[in-house]
Amino acid sequence: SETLTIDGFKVPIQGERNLLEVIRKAHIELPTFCYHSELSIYGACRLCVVDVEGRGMIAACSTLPEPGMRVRTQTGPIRELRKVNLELLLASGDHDCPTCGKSGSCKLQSLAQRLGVDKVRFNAPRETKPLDTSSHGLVRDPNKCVLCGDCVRVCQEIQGLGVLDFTRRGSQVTVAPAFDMAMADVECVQCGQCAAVCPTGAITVKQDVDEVHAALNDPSKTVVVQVAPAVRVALGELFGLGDDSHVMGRAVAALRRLGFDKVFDTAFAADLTIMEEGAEFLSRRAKGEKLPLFTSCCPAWVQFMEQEYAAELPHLSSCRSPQQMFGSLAKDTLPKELGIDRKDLVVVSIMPCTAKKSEARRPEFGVEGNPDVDYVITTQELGRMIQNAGLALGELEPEGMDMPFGFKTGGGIIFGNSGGVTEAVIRNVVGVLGEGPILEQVRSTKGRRTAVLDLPGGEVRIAVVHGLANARALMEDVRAGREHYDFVEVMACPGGCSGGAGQPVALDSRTRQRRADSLRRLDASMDLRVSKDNSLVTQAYKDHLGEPNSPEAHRLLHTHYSI
Ligand code: HC1
Ligand code: SF4
Repeated sequence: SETLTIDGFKVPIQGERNLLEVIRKAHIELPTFCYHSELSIYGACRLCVVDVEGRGMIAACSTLPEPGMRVRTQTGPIRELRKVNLELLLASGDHDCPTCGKSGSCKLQSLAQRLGVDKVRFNAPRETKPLDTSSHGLVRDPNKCVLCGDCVRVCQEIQGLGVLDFTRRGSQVTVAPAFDMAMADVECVQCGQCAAVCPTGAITVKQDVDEVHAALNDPSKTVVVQVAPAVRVALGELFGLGDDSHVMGRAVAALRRLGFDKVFDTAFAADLTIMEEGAEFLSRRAKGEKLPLFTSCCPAWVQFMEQEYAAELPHLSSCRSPQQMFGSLAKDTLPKELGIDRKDLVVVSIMPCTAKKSEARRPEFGVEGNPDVDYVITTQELGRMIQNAGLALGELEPEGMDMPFGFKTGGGIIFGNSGGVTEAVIRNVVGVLGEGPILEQVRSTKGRRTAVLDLPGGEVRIAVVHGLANARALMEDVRAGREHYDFVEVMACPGGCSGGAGQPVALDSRTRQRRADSLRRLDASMDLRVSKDNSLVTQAYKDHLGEPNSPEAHRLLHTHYSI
């Protein structure tokens, strides 16, 4: 095959889009800020410069690999240029590491370390720009922006929204929403993917840890916590426990030591969601009502629909998300059982997601101003709490969750993967676990995958999408009548919740795949894997809810959308 030479070693060219990817194949990780294999190529940061014989120093990300090229990646001038580039970036803003929310997962910080930057020669006075703390999930700090454009491209290309863009000229260039508006006032759905790709602390997850600590320290409060499915396959990354299948059990132990009174599982509520959403689907189908039915557990997607596809809102499932079903059921039943006042019960969620922070604050999810879910913290923030308390997560003996809401089936656990809700619905409706072609289609990582299910009463056409740009394309196909589906699952983040922006920062697709595989393994290890086999969900119907879609189930577990 055709080859080129990298630092004297021959490397084959096998259809790579650019030189950077050929160099990666030779196990050399060039420094980059603005290069992501899933986004368009921008070529702005100039950190990936290499020396190509006859052409001089050029950016590897925007150079086509050609047979016979002789490439050098580590000459003296290259090292000096990269260092100067980094120094200029460090001098251009407020990069005060110890106080930065991205410290520890900041690319600027790690590259400065890696490239041996030991001084910044260009310090110049600069004005401090105000932070944007207007939204529930994110903080934007323009003083830390290095103008790589990663957030602009992820919002445009992956989420199909284009909330952020470059504004102003010359030395005044910044990245901001249109007209410098606040993040809360633009069509941002709080998915947080901009924060996930931001290499510095210019966009970060808003921290709600102080409020949670205050509740834990308040003796008049009973504090219960729910842990989302996807958290358990990512938390360990912060403690070097990536593939430890006991991370959830260890996290339960840690949560109890942090002072939480009860530790419950959002996967319990996910099983409940399957009961409600399955019943809703079958009833709509039997009555010939609005199909496709769109899933409603992803709050970024719900907000996207409210903003962009209001006419299709009647297609959105009326089910609250598992997070909100949990909050509502917990606040309705636990105060009576524990003999306390509703206002003295505090419900905290641990979520992989930034949009869940705004979902919890939607006014319809509460009773007389008391929210069903009081605080939402992300996997990242839980990691910080555990580190802060000095708990050695890897050393803690795994503990079990509390009952009844700690009980779940594999159906609830796989919610954390794109395609998981669909797989859980299929299990529940068809009643069996299967392998085979349909599930293979549902489990692939394509932006949109479809499958046809043969059910009594006719076939059911299913679609699964992740990434809101893919959702928009699907909506346009449905609107124009080009495609017909009966059931559509949408998750805003690539990979679903396990790729959420509240998870530890990890941009490589390998980590995403590892998390997805871990969730599947956890599912396979469960005694029960079909949501309707969750006996404590059955008990909750007996004690509180009646039956799926009953008036009481509607009061506590469903919602309605208005624009
Ligand atoms: Fe999710 Fe869901 S799966 S939305 O991705 O339906 O956040 O994990 O908790 O609510 O269960 C997130 C994850 C999560 C809800 C459930
Ligand atoms: Fe765009 Fe999502 Fe960032 Fe909002 S949170 S600006 S929608 S990428």
